[in-house]
Amino acid sequence: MTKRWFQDSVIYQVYPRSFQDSNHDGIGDLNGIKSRLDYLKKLGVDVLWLCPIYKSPDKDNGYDIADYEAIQPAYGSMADFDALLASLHEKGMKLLMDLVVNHTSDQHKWFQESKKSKDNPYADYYIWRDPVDGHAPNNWGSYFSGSTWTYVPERGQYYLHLFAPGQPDLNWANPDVRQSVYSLMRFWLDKGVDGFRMDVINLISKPDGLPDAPQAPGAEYGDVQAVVADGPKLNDYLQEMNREVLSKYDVMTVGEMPGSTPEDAIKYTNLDGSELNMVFQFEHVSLSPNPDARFGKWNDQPVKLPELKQALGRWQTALDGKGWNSLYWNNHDQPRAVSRFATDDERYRVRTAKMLGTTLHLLQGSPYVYEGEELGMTNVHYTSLDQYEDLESLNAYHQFVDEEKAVSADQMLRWLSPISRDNARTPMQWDDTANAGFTDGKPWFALNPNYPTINAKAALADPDSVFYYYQKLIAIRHQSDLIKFGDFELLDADDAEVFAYRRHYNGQTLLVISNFTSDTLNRHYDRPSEAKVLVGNYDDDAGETLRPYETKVYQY
Ligand code: TEU
Ligand code: CA
Repeated sequence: MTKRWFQDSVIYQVYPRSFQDSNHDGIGDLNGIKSRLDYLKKLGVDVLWLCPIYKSPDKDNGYDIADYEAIQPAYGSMADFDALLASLHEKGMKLLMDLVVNHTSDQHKWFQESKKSKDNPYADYYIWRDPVDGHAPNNWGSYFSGSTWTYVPERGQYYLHLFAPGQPDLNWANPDVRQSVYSLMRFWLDKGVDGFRMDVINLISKPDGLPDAPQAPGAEYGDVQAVVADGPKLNDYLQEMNREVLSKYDVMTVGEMPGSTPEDAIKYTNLDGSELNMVFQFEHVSLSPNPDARFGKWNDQPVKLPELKQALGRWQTALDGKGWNSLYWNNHDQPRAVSRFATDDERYRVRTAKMLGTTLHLLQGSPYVYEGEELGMTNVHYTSLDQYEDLESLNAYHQFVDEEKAVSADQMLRWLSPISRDNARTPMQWDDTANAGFTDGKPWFALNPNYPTINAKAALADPDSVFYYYQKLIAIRHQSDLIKFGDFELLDADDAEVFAYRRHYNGQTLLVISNFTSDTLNRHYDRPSEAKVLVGNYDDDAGETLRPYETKVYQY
C-alpha cells in the first residue's frame, strides 16, 4: 500500500473558543493557541485541527460562517493566523482547517442577497421552495429542533436549514455554488494550510424532490438524516472537488459523515485519492439512543460494550485495505469519553483514560485527540438548565419540555447531562490557578469544577499521568507499521466486560486486551510464551487476571 502522510498522523483537535485566551477577554484566541504549541509538540501530535475561526455571528459557535476569508475578530487577525501557521510548520506540525460548506450563516452576503428576491445573482445559492398548502414544503425536523424550513415574506418562500435557521443550506446542485466553495478552499490552501475537516459533507447532496422523512410515533417532525445522508450526487461533487482543488495540493481531508455506512465510506475514502482521505463515522457514538425514537440521542443509559466492539470492528474490517478510518472517542460534539464509555470516578479515572486511549490508538486509522482528552478530562455532570450554553441542548429541552410537554423537566435534564455537547466545551484545564490558567478575564463558559486536580501542570509533573501515557501511545504508533497497517480480528464479540482484539501484519501480532469494568476478571487469550507487554496501565503483568479497567498490549 502506498503510504500517505496522513496514515502516520495523530491529529489534535482544538476548540479555539475554549483552548487559551491571550488578551483577557475570556475567549480563547489564535495567539493563545500559538503560546501552547510546545505543549502539543511534547505530546507528539502531528496535525492540529482547528474548529472554525472564520467571521461568524456565533449562533452555533462558529459553524455558521458569515465570511470564509476573514478571521473571527474575537480570535485575532489574519496576521495572527499567518503567525500561528508559520509557527506550526516551523515546529514540524500541520494545520487542518474546518470547512463548513453544507451551509453558511444567514449573515453571509450570499444569503443576504439571495433572500431579497427570486431573480438576483445569488437567488439559487440556497434551497428555496414555495409553501405547500400554506405550510413548509415537507416534514423534515432540524438537528437543532423545530422544522428545517423558515419562511421569508419578502421572497414569499421557505428556505432549507438542516441545522439552525441561522444556518441556511447551500444549493450544491448549483455549479456557481460549487465554484465559490472551490475558490474559498484555494484561498486557504494557497496560504499553506495542510487540509480540511469537512463539516457534515455527506449532507450536501439533497434527495430529488425533497421527499418526506420517516416520522417516529408522537414526533412532530420527520428524521431528516434518514433521507439526506449520502445523497445521489455526493460522489460526483467530491470527485469534482478533488479534481478541481484537492488534487493540486499535498493535503489531508476528513469528511464528517453522520449516518454513513462502511459501504458508503469505502467510496468516499478509496485509497486512489479520488475523493477524501478518511471519514468521521458516527456508529460508535450513537449506540445508546432513547428507546422512544422521537427523543433521538437524548438518553442516560450506558453504552453496551458488545455493541461498541462490534460497531468499531465493522468499520475496521470494512475499510481494511480499501479506505481509512478516523479513530475518535471525543470531539466538540460528544461528551467526554471517560464519563461515557467507562467511569470518571476519581478512584479509576486515570486508569480508564489510559484504557480507552489504548483501545482506540491501537486500531487501524488516524487517531484524533480532543483537547483535554490527554488529561482525562471528564463530563461536568450538569444539574440545571442555566448551566447549558449550546443551542442543541437548549432547543431540545424547550421543544420536548415546554412545547410538546412530552417529558418532565427533571427527566430531560437527566438525559441532557451525560450527552450534551457542553461537556466538551468547558475551557481547557492548564493549571490550578484561577480559571485553570485559561484566562485571567471572565471565562465565556464555566469551567469544570474539577480543574484544580485535573490540569496540564499536574499531568506534566506526574510520570504516571494520562498525558505521558498518550505521549507513549503516539510514539509507539509512529514507529509501528503493525499498528498502522495491520488487519483487525475481534475476539469474543459478545463478551460484555472485555474488549479484546488482535492485529496482524507481516508475521507480527498485537494482542490488545481492555477490561471495561471495575471488576477483577479472568480471561484466557492464546499467545506464545515470548509475547512481551508493549504497553499497559498497570506496572506489572497479572497474566490471565484482569484488574479493574486494566488494559495491556502484547506484541509477538
Ligand atoms: O455536527 C454534525 C452533526 O451531525 C451534529 O449535529 C452532531 O451530530 C450532533 O451535535 C450530535 O448529535 C457538525 C459540527 O461538528 C457541529 O458542531 C455543528 O453544530 C453542526 O455540524 C452544524 O454545522
Ligand atoms: Ca481572547
